Amino acid sequence: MKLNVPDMSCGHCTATIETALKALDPKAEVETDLAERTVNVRSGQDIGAIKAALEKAGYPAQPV
Ligand SMILES: [Cu+2]
Repeated sequence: MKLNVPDMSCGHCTATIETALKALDPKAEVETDLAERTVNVRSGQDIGAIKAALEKAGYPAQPV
């Protein structure tokens, strides 16, 4: 699933986001695109759990 993360603005943000998603699901595959400000996630977790984890990390996200 692909999410738009408007507050993702640098490498520190992408690292925080990847860490938060891996904490939720260690097997998640996470690709961040800083230019587009999107995160592509392959995970067994549902969208609600992923959005909650990102919000908790300080990065509200919306599905694209
Ligand atoms: Cu940043």
